[in-house]
Amino acid sequence: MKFLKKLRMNKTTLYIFLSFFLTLQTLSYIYVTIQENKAINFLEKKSENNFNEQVKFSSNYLTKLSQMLYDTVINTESMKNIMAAASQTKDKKTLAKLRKKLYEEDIASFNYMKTKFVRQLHFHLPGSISFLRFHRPNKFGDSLVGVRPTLEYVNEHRQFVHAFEEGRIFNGFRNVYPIFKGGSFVGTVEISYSFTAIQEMIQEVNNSSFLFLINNDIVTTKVFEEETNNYIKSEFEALSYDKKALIDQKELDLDQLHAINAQIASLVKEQLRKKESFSILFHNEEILGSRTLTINFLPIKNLYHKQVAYIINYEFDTIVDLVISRNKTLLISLTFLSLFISLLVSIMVQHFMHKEQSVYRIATHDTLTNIYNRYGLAEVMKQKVGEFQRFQRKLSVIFFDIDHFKSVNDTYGHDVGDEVLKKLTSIVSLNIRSSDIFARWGGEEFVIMLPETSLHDAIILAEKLREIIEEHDFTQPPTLTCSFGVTEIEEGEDEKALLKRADELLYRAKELGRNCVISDVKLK
Ligand code: GH3
Ligand code: MG
Ligand code: MG
Repeated sequence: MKFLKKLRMNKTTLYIFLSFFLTLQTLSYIYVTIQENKAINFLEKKSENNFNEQVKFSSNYLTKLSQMLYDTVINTESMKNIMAAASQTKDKKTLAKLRKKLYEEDIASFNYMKTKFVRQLHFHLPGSISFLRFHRPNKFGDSLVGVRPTLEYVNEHRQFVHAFEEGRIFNGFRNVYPIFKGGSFVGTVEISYSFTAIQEMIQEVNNSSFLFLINNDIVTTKVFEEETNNYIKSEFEALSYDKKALIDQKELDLDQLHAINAQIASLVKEQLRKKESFSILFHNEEILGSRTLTINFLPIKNLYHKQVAYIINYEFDTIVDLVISRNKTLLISLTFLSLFISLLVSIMVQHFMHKEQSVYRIATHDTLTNIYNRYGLAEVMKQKVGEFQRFQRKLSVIFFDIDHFKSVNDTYGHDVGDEVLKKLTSIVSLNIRSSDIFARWGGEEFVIMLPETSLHDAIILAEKLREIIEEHDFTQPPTLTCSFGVTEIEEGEDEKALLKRADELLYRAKELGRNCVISDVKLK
């Protein structure tokens, strides 16, 4: 209860409490937000790196598998002979025969490879001329110069190359091998896999979802007109979905993925323009409930390190949820701490203010009677006299002294004398206005300062007090009287001169027989 009583704040303490609390709360909020942003940035970066590594690992693994297939199934003596013969003739009939032979020889292998991860098996003659597409055996003879830089690279350098490359029909991660017969270069063969092969590999170890998008300008400039329906426009300005990769995923369905993309499209616009990898956190009650998604954007670059596609990966992240809920708890704890500190500070301030006030009260009040002492009166008077002089207001003073008080002490003892002083003080206090200033001048002498009071009214009050005191039964002594000197401030007069005059009038009252009121009026 005592504590609660202490909590009853005055206005100043309340302001101190509120400003302290608001400042601490703002600082806590800033701190928690900075910490949260730091943690989120770290998690985003970590997720981005993880995903980059997963893709890199899968891609390397698939390239190694392609190499194995090339070494064991494709790179046979018979294939080399066919390609050597084809590279040396322009005769369409001969070429058709050779093509048919190669097709019949390798179609079983291709069909098997397709069930694994391979999307394309494509033979070319030197000079990047398509010789046989196993995925489109009827489309051949076209020049791939300017379309397929990986081919041109192998033609020029006669060595294996691996790169992602957009194509006339499919895009893919291409592995192109040079074919040699008896030391001469007789053509090239490409074994490529699509993005879905990477996706399937990663999905074997986690439940994340994937989308594969290719730059719109690639679709319009590179893809055969009749094959452009392999792609559909996406929510992202410059990207189209690869239809083959647009399939329902493990945790999210296509509707959810489209809804998410519609929400984030404008948010990631700038980052996509930079063509770099990045990750963002996504939270949306409507689409995902309370869960948070990490969305990784990984640019896919071609042989010339130019971004041509993006993989977007969607993964639920429980650590992010944990960080967010931890920070919420931290903010709540800091709020309580701020509240506690603010309360403590305001209680301390209140306590010190109270202490200062009591020191001031002790210094300006009389301990016996609890009214102003001479010092307190001087303080108040200085202020009041200045004010009254400036505004030409009325100010009167009553100076009074107990008659024959010495005999009270002598007859009843000092303690009774003290009680008489207290009683007299309370009687006078009850009969003056709260705006009047009542002070013990010293011993049994008192001063009453009467603001806004004329000399006439002051005399009436003094008479009234004189009568009340005279008629009061103090028991010990049965009767007590006082003598009064009353005066009003004069222009240009200071408090000292005013009191001096009042004191002189009191002295006159004593001279004139005591128990009377003497003022300037009576003297004049
Ligand atoms: P007069 O009518 O001329 O004023 O006579 P008086 O006896 O009242 O005047 P005097 O100045 O001779 O005596 C004042 C007395 O008041 C002397 C002192 O012992 C007594 N007195 C002063 N202060 C106190 C006090 O705090 N308590 C008590 N009990 N007596 C006090
Ligand atoms: Mg006296
Ligand atoms: Mg006296």
